[in-house]
Amino acid sequence: MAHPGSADLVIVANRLPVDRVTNPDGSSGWRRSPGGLVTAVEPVMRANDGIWIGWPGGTDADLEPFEDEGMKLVPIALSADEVEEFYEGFSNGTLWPLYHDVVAKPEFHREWWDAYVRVNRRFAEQASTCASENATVWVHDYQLQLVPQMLRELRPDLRIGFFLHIPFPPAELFQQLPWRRQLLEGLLGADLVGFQLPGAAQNFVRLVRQRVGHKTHRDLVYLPDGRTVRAKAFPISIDSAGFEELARSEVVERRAVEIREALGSPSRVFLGVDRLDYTKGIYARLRAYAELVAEGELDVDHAVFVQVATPSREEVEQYKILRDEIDRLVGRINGDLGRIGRPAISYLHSSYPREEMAALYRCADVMVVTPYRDGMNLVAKEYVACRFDNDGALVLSEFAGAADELRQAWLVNPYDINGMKAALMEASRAEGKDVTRRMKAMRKQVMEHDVAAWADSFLAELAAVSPDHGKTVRPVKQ
Ligand code: ADQ
Repeated sequence: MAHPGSADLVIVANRLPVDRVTNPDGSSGWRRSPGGLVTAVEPVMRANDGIWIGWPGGTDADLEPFEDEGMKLVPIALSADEVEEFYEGFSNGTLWPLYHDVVAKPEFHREWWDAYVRVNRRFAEQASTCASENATVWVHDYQLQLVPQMLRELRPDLRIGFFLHIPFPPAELFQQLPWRRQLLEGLLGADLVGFQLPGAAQNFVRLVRQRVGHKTHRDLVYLPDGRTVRAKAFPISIDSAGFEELARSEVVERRAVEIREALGSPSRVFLGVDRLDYTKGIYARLRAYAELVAEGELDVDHAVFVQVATPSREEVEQYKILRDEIDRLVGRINGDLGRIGRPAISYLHSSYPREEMAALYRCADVMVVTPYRDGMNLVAKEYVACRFDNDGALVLSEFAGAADELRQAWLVNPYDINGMKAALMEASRAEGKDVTRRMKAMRKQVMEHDVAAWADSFLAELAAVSPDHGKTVRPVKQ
């Protein structure tokens, strides 16, 4: 080993936890991107003086490592071609649809794969330079599945964990991938491979047995070199107490009242909040709602559906098509069914600060989360955390990871439009007692299993699977 770096904990994720912003005076700076992963990992980073390696977005050549609010960040540069082939191409045009039940058709291109290998190597090399001897490296998500193996070759002293935020598909689908074996071997470089659900971990172990030929027993894989790899579920969560506190604040409470008034004080507010993504089932959900209005089950004078859909991955063709389709659908629905000042659907593309999100959740009588497939879905958990009054109904797809924990939601099959219509009506007409009973049970789950507990349990398990590596990461909840 050449010159080990200084960090005892290294986080490796596709994106850095900050976005480049241009200030009014033309200078540029960084703004914290408030994702769940950042919230989860930041306290562990601080407790262990960690380093975060990731792409800052854009195509700036070679940015120097820097500190932002006490977090040490190491940017990885991508060229314009790599953004197209590694990020938009292999990550979001091949892996994303393949891992989400082939909801859209994955594209397989050899140049995309070559770029994926090249960029994964760059991340692995950077991690190998930053990590101290016997350090812990935690690699995140589908864009970086080759990093564990590449890093282990460079630094066998490290303890390496990997967590996949999206679903891991059944063998029948994964099999399509021309580079299936390389990806499995890439992941096997880790000591612990974490998934959202037990079923995903089982899919992985089964594929390793079938495709790579290693011996396995329950959640363990035995490698010929004597190492063992554990594959296990760690359902991710949110900063539950933080969301509840925000929801209880006066600002949010006031804003929730204001939003309701601005909507014309309807008696029922339905809400959808998603990244604009074809896996989220936005189109079918809005169609189901529109049919209820057209059939007279709901009335635009008394009910409104607020759909917040933040555009994402806008350079990818399928996302452009989806955006146009939903724009057209909303236009048609409101044109056919709305009245002056009373649209059936209030449709917004904005990205909001956490306070506004909490106010929307406070305002929603029925929260509608209907993905065709979703690793977890944090929106569902955020809604529950904000309903400290034990009020509010959640309509949730069976195919979201969150459905495993939030069993008391109105569970729906998002492919079944009539089933969704029935669930929307049941949730909106449910008796107060029933709504409270369900929400109480869901709140217990979400408040007791927060994101700090998630990070701690992953890191504790990682330390347990590879005890021969020295340093242990300090937990968040002491
Ligand atoms: P996503 O597919 O992005 O995450 P999700 O889990 O719902 O999906 O997280 C979205 C996050 O973005 C939430 O925290 C939400 O509050 C926020 N958000 C959404 N719309 C917003 C808006 N308009 N303004 C501001 N914030 C907004 C991936 C996987 C999921 C998995 C997570 C975490 O696809 O299945 O739950 O990672 O592992």
